[in-house]
Amino acid sequence: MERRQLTERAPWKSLEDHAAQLRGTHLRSLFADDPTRGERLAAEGAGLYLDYAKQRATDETIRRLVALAEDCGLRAKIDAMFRGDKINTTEDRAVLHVALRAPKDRSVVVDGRDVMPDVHAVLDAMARFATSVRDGSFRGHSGERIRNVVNVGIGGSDLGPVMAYRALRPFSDRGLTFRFVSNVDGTDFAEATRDLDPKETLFLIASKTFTTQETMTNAATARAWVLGTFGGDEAAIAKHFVAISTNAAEVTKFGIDTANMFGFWDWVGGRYSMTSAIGLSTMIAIGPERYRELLAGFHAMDEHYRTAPFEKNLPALMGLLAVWNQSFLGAHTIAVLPYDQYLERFPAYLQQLAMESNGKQVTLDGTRVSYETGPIYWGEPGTNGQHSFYQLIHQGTKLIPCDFIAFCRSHHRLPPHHDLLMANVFAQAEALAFGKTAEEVAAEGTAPALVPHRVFDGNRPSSTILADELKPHALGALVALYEHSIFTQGAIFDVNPFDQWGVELGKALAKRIAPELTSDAPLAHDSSTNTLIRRYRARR
Ligand code: G6Q
Repeated sequence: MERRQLTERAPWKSLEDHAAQLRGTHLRSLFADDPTRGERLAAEGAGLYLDYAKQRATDETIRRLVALAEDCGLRAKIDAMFRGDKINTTEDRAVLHVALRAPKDRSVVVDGRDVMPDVHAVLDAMARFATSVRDGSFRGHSGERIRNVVNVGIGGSDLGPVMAYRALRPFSDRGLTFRFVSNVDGTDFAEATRDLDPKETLFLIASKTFTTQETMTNAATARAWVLGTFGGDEAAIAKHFVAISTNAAEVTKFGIDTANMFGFWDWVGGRYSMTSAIGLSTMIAIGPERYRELLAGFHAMDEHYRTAPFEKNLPALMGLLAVWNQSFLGAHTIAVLPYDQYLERFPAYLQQLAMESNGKQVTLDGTRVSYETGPIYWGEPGTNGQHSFYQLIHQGTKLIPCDFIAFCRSHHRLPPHHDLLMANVFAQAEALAFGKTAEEVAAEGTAPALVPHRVFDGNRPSSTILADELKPHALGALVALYEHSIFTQGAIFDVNPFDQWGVELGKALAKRIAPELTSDAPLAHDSSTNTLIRRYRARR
């Protein structure tokens, strides 16, 4: 029998009914009628505490969402991922970022081969190399100590490394400078290297395919920059370039000895690759010991996701609440608001993770969906956002569920900063949920004409993720929390979160346009594109 579309099935319908019943129920009354809600609607795992009491949801909502998850086969899908089944069906690949952080004694078999010995062999090689850079035994071509590490990569080969480096700066070797070059805009390379000495600089060319236009262009520029210093002596390449890739043939073609290559595998998706060799910059920054703590944090959340019942399972709950807010309450975006300056690039990292994964228009079997798929993720660190876009979240006409992320302890004991930061995060979630009524505003003596302007409707949902301190373990757990929340959403929407065909068309057109810009060949695009190209040709 053909399976009905998601929105036609009983658990979905039951959630629609439930949403209709809850419509008009304010978070104020949910809290007033249920004094233990704030303690109950929370869960803990891998060192993270998730408060979802300020979501517009009840125990019954969670029960119905869990029923939806079960109906969508979430449990079986999780098991299939961890087992190494080829769940990335459009590319016929297993999806095993979870194996990258699993302990040595695990066995995960793909195509008849246990991948775990390979995973640990690469981790050990990375550790040896990272140590040799950190202790100065690996030196540049002219014997100088390496003081600068430049990661050249884009997308999944950039966003995780940048985010992790920024997040873990308190643990990084401050004698080393780290830079990240991603954009094909030459400004990125020029600004990243302008104050660096090539003799002291190591480039990590991070590219799974080693064919990506942006990365290969930047890598070639880096190569010329280094060789320029060494009078073209190609022997310098081995001392200033390492490759992180799955493509040994292209790495060799570029001139990097495969002895200086750290491999990974086709079962690691780009945006899920920060715990593969793509994490080499992170490991050089914080050292192998701290890097293992990061992996342990990921693994702890992986295990929590794999084993905890859905009602207590952080990624499952977050993923299901994202579906609830979007599909049943009409929200289209999720604001991720870390109250920790070190997480400044976390929203950017999540944008890719979430939107490249679940920004899909067909189900696994190719049927066009009749419902919305992945929500838009965006955000900024607090409290800066409070002085800009929070206005719309508090009083605008759109419903924007927020994820607040905060830590009980700061790396910097600078009273009163951290208490003030935390006061702000708790206050924002409270203000969004409860708001301020017209009566309350008027009672403050506000002029009647101003009352409507100063009313806060409240009833705006948020979750708060609280951890003790932003250490490598906590960062690993946090990233894995979002990875699996996104997996949960993908499982409900029945899409493939692990391909990204949507990035291909633009890439192909850019390839066609690039030579046209520097020639006067006739143009056969639409009239708008033709006119823009002609104008550029005339003025470049
Ligand atoms: C991620 C995407 C994409 C990819 C980049 C870089 O999931 O596949 O962001 O990471 O296009 O690709 P390479 O690592 O192959 O250069």
